[in-house]
Amino acid sequence: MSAPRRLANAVLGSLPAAVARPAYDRRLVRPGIVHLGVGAFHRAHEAVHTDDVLATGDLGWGIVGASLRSPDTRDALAPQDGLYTLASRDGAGERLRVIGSGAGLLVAPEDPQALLAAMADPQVRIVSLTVTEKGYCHSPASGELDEAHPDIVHDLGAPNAPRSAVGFIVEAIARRRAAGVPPFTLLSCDNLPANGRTLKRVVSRFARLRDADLGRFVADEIACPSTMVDRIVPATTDADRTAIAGALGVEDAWPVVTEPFSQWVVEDDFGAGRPEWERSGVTFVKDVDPYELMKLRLLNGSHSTLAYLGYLAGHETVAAAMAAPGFAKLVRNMMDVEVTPTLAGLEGVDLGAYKDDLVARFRNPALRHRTWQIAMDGSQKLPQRLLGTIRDRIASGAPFARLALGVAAWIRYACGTDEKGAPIDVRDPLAATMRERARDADTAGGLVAAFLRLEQVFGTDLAAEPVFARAVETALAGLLRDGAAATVVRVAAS
Ligand code: CS2
Repeated sequence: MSAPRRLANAVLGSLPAAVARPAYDRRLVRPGIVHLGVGAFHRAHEAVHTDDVLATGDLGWGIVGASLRSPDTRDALAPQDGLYTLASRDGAGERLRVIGSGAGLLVAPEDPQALLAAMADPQVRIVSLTVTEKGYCHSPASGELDEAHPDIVHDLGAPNAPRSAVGFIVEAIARRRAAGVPPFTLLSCDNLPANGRTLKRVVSRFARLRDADLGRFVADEIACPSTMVDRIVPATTDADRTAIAGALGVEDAWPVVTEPFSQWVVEDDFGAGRPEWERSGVTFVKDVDPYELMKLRLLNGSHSTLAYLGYLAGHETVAAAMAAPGFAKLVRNMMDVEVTPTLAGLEGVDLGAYKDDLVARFRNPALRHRTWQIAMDGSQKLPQRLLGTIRDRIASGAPFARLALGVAAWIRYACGTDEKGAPIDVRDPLAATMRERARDADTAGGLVAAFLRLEQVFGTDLAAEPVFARAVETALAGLLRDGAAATVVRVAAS
């Protein structure tokens, strides 16, 4: 039997007519972007908007994708000439499109010098990142570089062979500078507040720790526009692979499944030029912060709340939680009553319609977005998703029982045992610390006190705020007493 055919340049012409494919000659594409973190999110977002730009004939923006840890993406996509399928799905059906903007795949730990060489290439004018919150090696509460982080300690000791995104970026900047090559623009596409400024803060600090002059250069010369990125992209499953191979007529080792919706709001500050992403529906603005706050607090804050409560109540996916009693009402009330009053300065944005869309997107029956996936790395996510909103509510003397329930559900989840006594696979840089704290406390009050001492999550202000501790303790006591399903129904009705 011959091996099943695989997606590749050579088979593009024979794909079914309904499958969209690169509308340009891939052989003429030149690399213009190096992207750190070629996971599913990047491949459903920046890579797609860039594919649109390539199709306009501007072929100087191919993306060299780098994985900072595992070779999996390269191993899956290199035999496919970097091609993969994007499946966008909702209740109305599915659209398939093969994305061709990839212009090379690198695996940093295998060959750090190859990645540094790609980043130092004068043709490359943008280095973008989706390395997730923890990839910034910073304290989520303060936004400052964590100078004790093992990767940062390593990279300061061996700047020519870095491990962290921050280490690669600063070494590449230094090499370009030494070679007289103009700097690239740094483009963060992670869900962090003021992600450009956060990135700038950590790379400037790291550069200064290497050498004062390099620190000044990074602070003065490197453009780091902030961006708000939005597209829901669940992890690909084997069932997705099988279904997509069936529709394509060839195998695709790593397709990406997503929703039809995609949004990207970007500050227009690119010293070395940029793709005309506006031709692909990207919005360029002067100040992204209000959009970022809206998205982090409304979408991601709701998502995390749904993830912890949903997981504890036994729901595997967000859509399943949304269909269960109380969940949809709880998150909508949280958005309307507790989050919306903390948002300002969004001219021309219809927040009511935005929230209606969010509820519909969370309900999308065609996406199997696991609550467990969103629950990952809560210690890195909570500050910008729930805690900032809570700070604003406390400052204005307003109640925040639903947000406090989100925080309590995270604590309950991070204790590591579900409501039936089964272990939870808690994936979080602080997982071990949190498990220890949970072991030493057995009441809601004891647990809240133990978790509030996590300064990198709560800072020193919230830890010392009795109103906050009381609200979270009340919510956690309810969860421990009644379980998540009943608590959601009760709080939704309040
Ligand atoms: C999710 C996000 O996994 C998570 O934490 O909340 O990845 C979310 O799907 C995206 O931010 C949507 O734009």
